[in-house]
Amino acid sequence: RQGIGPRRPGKTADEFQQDLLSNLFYRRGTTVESASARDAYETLSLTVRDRLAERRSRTAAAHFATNPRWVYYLSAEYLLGAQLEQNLLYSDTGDLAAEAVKTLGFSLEDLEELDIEPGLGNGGLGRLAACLVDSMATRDIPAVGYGIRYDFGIFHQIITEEGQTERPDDWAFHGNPWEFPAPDDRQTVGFYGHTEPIPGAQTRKRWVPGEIVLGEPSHMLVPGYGTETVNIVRLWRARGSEASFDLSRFSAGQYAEAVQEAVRAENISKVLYPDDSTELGRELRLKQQYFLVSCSLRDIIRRFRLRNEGWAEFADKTVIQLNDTHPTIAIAELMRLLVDEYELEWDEAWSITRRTFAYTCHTLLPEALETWPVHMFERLLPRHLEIIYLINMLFLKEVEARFPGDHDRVRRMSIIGEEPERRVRMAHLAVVGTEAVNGVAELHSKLLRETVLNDFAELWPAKFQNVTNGVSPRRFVKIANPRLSDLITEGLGGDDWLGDLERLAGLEALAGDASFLERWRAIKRANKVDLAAGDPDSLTDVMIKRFHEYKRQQLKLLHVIAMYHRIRADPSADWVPRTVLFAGKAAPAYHAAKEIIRLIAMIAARIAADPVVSPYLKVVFPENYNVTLAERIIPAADLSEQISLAGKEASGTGNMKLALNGALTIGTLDGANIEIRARVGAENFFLFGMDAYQAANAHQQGYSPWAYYEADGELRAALDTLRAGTFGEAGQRVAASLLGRDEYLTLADFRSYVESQDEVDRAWRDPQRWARMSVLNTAHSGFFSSDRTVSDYAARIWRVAPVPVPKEG
Ligand code: 26M
Repeated sequence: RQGIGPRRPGKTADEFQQDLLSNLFYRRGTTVESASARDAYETLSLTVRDRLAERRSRTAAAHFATNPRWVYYLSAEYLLGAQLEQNLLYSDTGDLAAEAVKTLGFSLEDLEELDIEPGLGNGGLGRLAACLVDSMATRDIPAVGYGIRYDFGIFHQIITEEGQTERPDDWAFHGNPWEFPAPDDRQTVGFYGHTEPIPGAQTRKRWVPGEIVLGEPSHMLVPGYGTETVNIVRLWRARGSEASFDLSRFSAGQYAEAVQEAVRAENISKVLYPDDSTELGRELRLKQQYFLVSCSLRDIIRRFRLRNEGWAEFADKTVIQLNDTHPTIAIAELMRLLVDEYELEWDEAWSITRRTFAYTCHTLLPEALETWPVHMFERLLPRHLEIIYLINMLFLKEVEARFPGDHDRVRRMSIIGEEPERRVRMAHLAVVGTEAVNGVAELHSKLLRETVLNDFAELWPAKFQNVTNGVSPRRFVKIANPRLSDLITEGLGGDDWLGDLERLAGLEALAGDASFLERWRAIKRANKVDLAAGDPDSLTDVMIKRFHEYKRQQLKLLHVIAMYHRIRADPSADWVPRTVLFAGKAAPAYHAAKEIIRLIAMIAARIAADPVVSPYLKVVFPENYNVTLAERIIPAADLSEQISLAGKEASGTGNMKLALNGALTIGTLDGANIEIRARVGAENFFLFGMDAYQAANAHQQGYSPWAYYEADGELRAALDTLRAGTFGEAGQRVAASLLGRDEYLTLADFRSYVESQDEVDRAWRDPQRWARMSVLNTAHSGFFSSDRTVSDYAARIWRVAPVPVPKEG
C-alpha cells in the first residue's frame, strides 16, 4: 500500500477556500447560509489541521525510515495554549484563512475568540512541557509527548472582593477540533490485587490486578516552526472496560449500581489536581500517575516492536524524560514489564531501564518532593512496591560498599523513608533509576547538588547536569506581540530570529537610535491600550504567576501600601503613576495564598475609591490567569516582578517571556533571574535582596521579623495599617503571618526592595533611558529560547540528532 495517499491540501487561496467549504458541508454538516460562528470556527480549524496532518504523515514516514533514538516526554501536565493562531502561523495559512472566512461572513478575530485553550496544567511546569514539545518539533527531534486528557483542566478562577472562587473548567464542552482520537491504540491498565510466585522463577512474579481500566488515547499535532516536522502529544483518557458494566444489576433495574465501576474507572482522568508545589497524598493522584505511565510505556514498547528490534537495542532507540517525579513510577513499571512480562533477567532489565530514563527536577521546596505512604502503594501497586524494595536493596548495597559503615548516609539515601511513617521517596527512585538528572537553571542545579540531592551527587557526580529552561519565541513574542515582532523583523532585516533567537543581539545596534526607540515605546503603549488595564502612560508593573508564599506577592503588596502612604502624605508631589497588575491562581486548599488574593482585591477597591491616591496608583487583578491571558499581559508590561526569596524559585519562565517583550526586571538572585541579569547587564536590571546562602542561614541565625519592623518606619507603617484592620481580616492575617515566623523573609528584603523600586522610578522618568534599557533586555534574551533548551537536552542528555523531514514531492 506504499505511495498511495489522499489529494494533498492545496496552497492557493482558491484551494483553501474550496477545502473550507467542503469541510463545512461534509464534516460539519451545514451550509454557508446557515453557518454560525462556531460552525465557521470548527470548519476553519479542521481545514488548518488537514494541512498539518499531511505533514504529520510525512514526518512519521521519515522517522520510521531513519529509525533514530526517539525522545518520549512524560508529563502529567501540558499547558498548550490556544491552537488556532499557532497552527495558522506554523502552516503559513494565516492570510489564506483570513480571506476565506470572510466569505462565510466572519472575521478571523471573531473565530479566534472561540478557540479555547486546554488548561491541562497548573503553571510553569506544564507550560514548560508545551514549550519543549514546540521546540522539539522545531529542531526536528523525533519525539512524542505523553500526558493525561483531563475532562476538567485547571479550575476557572473568579475574583470578587471576597477573593478567589473556583469553577470547573469543562474545556472541551463544545468539542475539540484539534484532537485525533485513536481508539485502536487503547491500552489496559491494572490496579490493586495481589502478586503470586511463578513456579521455578526467581525474580519473576505474576501480578493479578483487582481492577482493570482502559486508557484511550487521542493526539494533538505539534508542528515545528520553519521545518516540515509535525510531532504529536498523545493524551490518555480513562474508560471503563466491558467488565466494569454489571449486566445482571442492569437487568435487575439497578441502573446506577450497574455503571458504578465504569464511573469509578473514568474518574481517573476526570480532573487535574490544582496543586502547585505542595504535595497532597491522595490515592486518586497516584492512580493518575500510574495510569499515564502504564499506558505510555506500553505504547512506547508497541512502537519499538513495530521495528522488529531486540531488547538489546531498546535503550539505544528510546529515551524517556520524566517531567518531575510525577511519572517516576515508570521506572518500576518498565522493570515489571521487562522482568515479569518479557522475561528478561533482572540485571539486563535494570541496565536497560537506567539507560532509558532521565529525570528533570523542578523544585527545591521540601514540601513539594513527592512521597507516597508505603501502605497506599502496597494496596494500589503491590508488584511495583516489591520491585522498588528490590531496587532499593541493591542500591543501598552499592552505597554501603562505597561508604562502609556510614549508616546515616544509607538511611538518608534510602528510597523508603522511615520517619514519621514509611513512605516511598519518588525523587530518590528517580535519581537511582535514571542516567541523567537535571535542574532547570544554573543556581537550581547547583543547589540540588549541594543540598537536597547532595548524597547522590557525591555518589554519582557525572549524573547531575543543568539545562536552563526556555520559552517559545513564536508563542510569546510573534503571536503574543505582533507589533513588536514586526518592528524587530524590520530592524534585523528579516524574521530569521524566530527560529534563531540569539539573532536578537542585532538589536543592540539600534538601542542608540532615537527614532527606533520612539517606535519601540509607541508599541508598548499600543499594547497597553489593547490590554485596557489602566492608564497606558503609567508604568505597568506586573506580577503574574501562581500564588505562593515563597514567590512573595506579599512583598509587592507591602510596597503598594508604602506607595499609598507616600502619596497620601504628599498628594501634590510629582509621583510616577503606576498600574500594578497581579494575576494568578492559588491552590483551592492553600488558605494563606487565598488570603493574599483577598487582600489584593480589598486594596484594589480601596485605592480605586480614593481620589487622592487613584491618579497615581491603580491595582488591578484580571481573573483567571492562563496562557491566553498571559499573551495579552506580557506585551503590555513595563516592569516584571521576579521577587521570590533567593533559593526558592527553581527557574521561573515568566521572567524570560517578560524580558523578551522588553519589560525590565526587578528581581532577586533567584532561579533564572541570575542568568537574565548576566546577559542583559547589571545596569539594565533592578536587583535587590539577599542571596540564596544568606536566605538559607537566616532562620537558624535567629531571624526576627520584629527587628525589621522596629527598625524601618515605612515598613512599620505598612504593617500597622494591616494590623489595624484597615484592609479587613485578610490584611490582619497576612500581617500576623509576616510578624509571626515570616518563613520567606519578606521583611528582611523589604528595604532593599523599596530602594530598588525608587531606582525604577528614576529610570522611568527618563523615557529615552527606559526605552534603551528595554531594547537591550530584548536584544540579550535570545538565550532563553526553548529551542536552545531542547538543543541542550538533545546534545547532553538525550544524545539525539535532528532527523529532517523531506518536503513533499
Ligand atoms: C504535586 C502533588 C499533587 C498535585 C500536584 C502537584 C504538583 C503539580 C505541579 C507539584 C508541582 C507542580 O509544579 C511545580 C512547578 O510548576 N515548578 C516550576 O517549574 C517551572 C519549570 O521548570 C520553573 O520555572 C518554576 O520555577 C518551578 O516552580
